[in-house]
Amino acid sequence: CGGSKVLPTVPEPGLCVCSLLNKVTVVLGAQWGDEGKGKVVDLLAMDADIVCRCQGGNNAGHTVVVDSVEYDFHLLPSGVLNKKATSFIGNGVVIHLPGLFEEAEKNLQKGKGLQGWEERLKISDRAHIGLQHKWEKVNPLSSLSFNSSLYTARNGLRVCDLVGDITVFEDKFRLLAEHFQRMYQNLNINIENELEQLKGFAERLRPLVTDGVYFMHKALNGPSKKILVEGANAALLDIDFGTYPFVTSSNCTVGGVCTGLGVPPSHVGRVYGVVKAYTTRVGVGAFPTELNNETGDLLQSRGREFGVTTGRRRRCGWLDLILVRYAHMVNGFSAIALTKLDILDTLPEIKVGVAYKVNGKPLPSFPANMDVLTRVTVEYETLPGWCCSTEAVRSFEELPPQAQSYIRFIEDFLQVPVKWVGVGKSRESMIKLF
Ligand SMILES: *[C@@H]1O[C@H](CO)[C@@H](O)[C@H](O)[C@H]1NC(C)=O
Ligand SMILES: *[C@@H]1O[C@H](CO)[C@@H](O)[C@H](O)[C@H]1NC(C)=O
Ligand SMILES: CC(=O)N[C@H]1CO[C@H](CO)[C@@H](O)[C@@H]1O
Repeated sequence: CGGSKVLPTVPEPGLCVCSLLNKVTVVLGAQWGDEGKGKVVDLLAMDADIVCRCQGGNNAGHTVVVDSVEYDFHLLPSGVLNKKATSFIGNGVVIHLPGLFEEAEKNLQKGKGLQGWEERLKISDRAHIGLQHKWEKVNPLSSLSFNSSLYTARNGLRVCDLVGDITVFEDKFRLLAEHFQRMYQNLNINIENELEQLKGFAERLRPLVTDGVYFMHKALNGPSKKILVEGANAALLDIDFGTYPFVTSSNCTVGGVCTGLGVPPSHVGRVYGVVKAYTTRVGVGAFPTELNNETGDLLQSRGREFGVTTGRRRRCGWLDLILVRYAHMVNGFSAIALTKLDILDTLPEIKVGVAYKVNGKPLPSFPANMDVLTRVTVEYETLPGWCCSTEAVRSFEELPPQAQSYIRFIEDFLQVPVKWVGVGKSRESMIKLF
């Protein structure tokens, strides 16, 4: 068929369907989060038609700098800055409604980027509604204090409930609130207040809500479109593959794209892993390449390693390639975006973790057991630093030879090409290699 023929959305059996199938391009964090996914997404979102979020809630933060305005995103896809793109929040996302509208208001005040956002945003009717912060601690969808009672797990509130028959929603909400109150005696829910607030949001939300599965189906099977999926959190925070129990409740690896949007695996195209040029981790838990000395402090201060949402100081260490290779095993990266290379500019030598050993025995891969991870000793490769600023560099060739070697070393180890290298905060500072 000719390039732009529109197919019937559900082909009749036996109908010859030529391949006009669109695929989604995915951007995922490959470490413990805070790799700078927002910047890669922003770059790709500039000419995307649709930008989707498939998992997470508003706990993850993205910072995007455009025209020296710094936007903070938690729930909104950062593609919402592209006035020509549609942003989509899929069913895998837990939406805290006051948070969503607050986030939009805040970013509207920062610059022009967000103007008209409500016309550009679609929300899946199957997405879950995150409840007030004080209940979130006990919300089965957003915390580790999971009560296996199916009663609770199957009575989460979804967007389709809120924009549906409001009396049915009220009943469900009251039941759920009462259930939580019985379960957790010291929880004080002002049921009527919260209900009023949610009902208020219902009217603002209604025009944005769409059948998410049908929306994606049409996008994937219609005329050629660039569809981008921005992952939240990162591989090592995935509920299944992360450093359990210090993980999120969400599916941060590539499978989350299918389950969180309702997209068949055959429509998953390129998967880009975002890797910071060193490693950071927020909170407690094993961190084999952690630097508890001045080098760690230097990475922390030069890299401004504080949480976007929490303001928490991030722990810092050398790049751990065992960990990144593990993320690659799960996600199958097509290419890598290496971010924050410039933070290493002042170091005379740079180490990279290339193998784990326990009791002198090498481990074949990243261990599941956190006690083992605590006990590993790391084998490092030491590479020369470049001791000059890379911030103004805009091409691979202009990078100092030592920085080029650092990048090539990572590619060789992972057997994945590096497609972008970040040397600063702005859009222009993402060097494209191919
Ligand atoms: C989980 O929920 C059930 C049913 O509501 C309740 O009986 C049980 O005590 C709860 N368990 C915990 C640990 O909260
Ligand atoms: C910090 O420790 C690492 C490895 O343990 C070492 O390579 C680095 O030189 C140390 N930094 C300082 C300033 O001592
Ligand atoms: C939305 C989504 O994909 N949720 C899944 C994440 O992973 C857990 C554990 O494997 C599943 O139970 C969820 O359904």
